[in-house]
Amino acid sequence: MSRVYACFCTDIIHEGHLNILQEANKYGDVTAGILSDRAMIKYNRFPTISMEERKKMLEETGLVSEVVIQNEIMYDNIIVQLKPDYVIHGDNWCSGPESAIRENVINNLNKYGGKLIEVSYTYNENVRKIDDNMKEKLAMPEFRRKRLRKLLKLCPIVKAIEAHSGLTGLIAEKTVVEHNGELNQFDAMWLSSLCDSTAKGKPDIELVDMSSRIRTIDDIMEVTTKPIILDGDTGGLVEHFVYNIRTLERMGVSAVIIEDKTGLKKNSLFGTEVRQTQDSIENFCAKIRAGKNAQRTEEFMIIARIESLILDKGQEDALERAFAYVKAGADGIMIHSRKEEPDEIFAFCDAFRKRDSYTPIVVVPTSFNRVTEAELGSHGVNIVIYANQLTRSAFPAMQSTAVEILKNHRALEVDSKLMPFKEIITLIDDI
Ligand code: SPV
Ligand code: MG
Repeated sequence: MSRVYACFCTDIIHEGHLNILQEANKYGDVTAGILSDRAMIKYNRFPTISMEERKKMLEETGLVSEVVIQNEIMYDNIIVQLKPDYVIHGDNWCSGPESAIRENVINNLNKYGGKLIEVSYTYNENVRKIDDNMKEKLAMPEFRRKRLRKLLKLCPIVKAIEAHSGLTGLIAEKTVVEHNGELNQFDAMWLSSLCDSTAKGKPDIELVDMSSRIRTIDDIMEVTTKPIILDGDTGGLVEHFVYNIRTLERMGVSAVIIEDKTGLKKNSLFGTEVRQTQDSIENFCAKIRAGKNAQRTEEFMIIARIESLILDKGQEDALERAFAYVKAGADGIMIHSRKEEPDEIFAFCDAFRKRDSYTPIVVVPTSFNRVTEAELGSHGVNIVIYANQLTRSAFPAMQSTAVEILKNHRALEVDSKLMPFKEIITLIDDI
């Protein structure tokens, strides 16, 4: 009897999936695959149920002989393992990044004469509703909040990109690329104080207050599902910080990063060019402890950001602070640098990891941007934040458009450089 293979990347079986399985049964004995959690994440589908539950869900259809786990998005290994006569899939993967998976399947099947069967994908009101319900579940605070901790367990490196509005949130949420046979996307969003302030035309000096930051978070949350790491500046007064922790938790924010500075905060990228004062270890530990005591859920994270390297205080000071902050209850450490080479970051991470193999390390490679995620990972880094690149690309593009319109007294000359509105609105979901 012929062997048919169909892989599923879903938490819910709907009539479209059943249709594929019924079709598959016409060709032979059906083995279904479920994507592992790690692979599902790369596909932009964050699992809401466990792998065991997904396996059971497919077994219960009564339409498969066996369910196996597919550990990678690409089919190379699973096809070697199963040697199916047929692979069956919906025809919804013919365009976009998923077409790379289709190509991979065809290439692997061609090696021994296996065949690909494509079933026309079921798009109806019911299927759309199920998809929408899933997205809404992922956006709920109780789900979104814990997603960062889950990601830290699943991914070698959690990649976050800056978002400061609904639109930038959508870019962070939906950008998926195929490159060198892999699908890639951002895992989380960084709500940068610098970019949130810049978007409002204000300096990054804690002038944009928490009420306004919360408004931005809410705009982003309305249209996304990915976890949010908030740049909490200095955390402000301890008496205010504890209230803000509860608010952020309630909203579904996953983590806040607070930096060990005091007084009028200036952006770290100015380094010692401007007057900046580091807080004492004692005071900052008290702030961390107060925050952890105020926290009401297990999942929320308070991450302590160390400014010693920014302020030229040296490695020893950075490490002393790191261990003290972890002892005070910090769920992670962010080490920052404004050097162009990552050497001082590597030195810090290596020394920290000698004594602490568990606490997540966060870095923001804005100045040391030659370094790759894999290199950072090899020094024990867990979260990489691309903190301001969206703002820095949008600002000059908008400014040059304004200049061209002024020069030409019309918009014709700039039009070819602009994205058609029809394309922009493909980002935006209907309800
Ligand atoms: C931010 O993005 O606001 C940050 C990171 O705090 S940095 O600008 O590098 O200080
Ligand atoms: Mg900031």
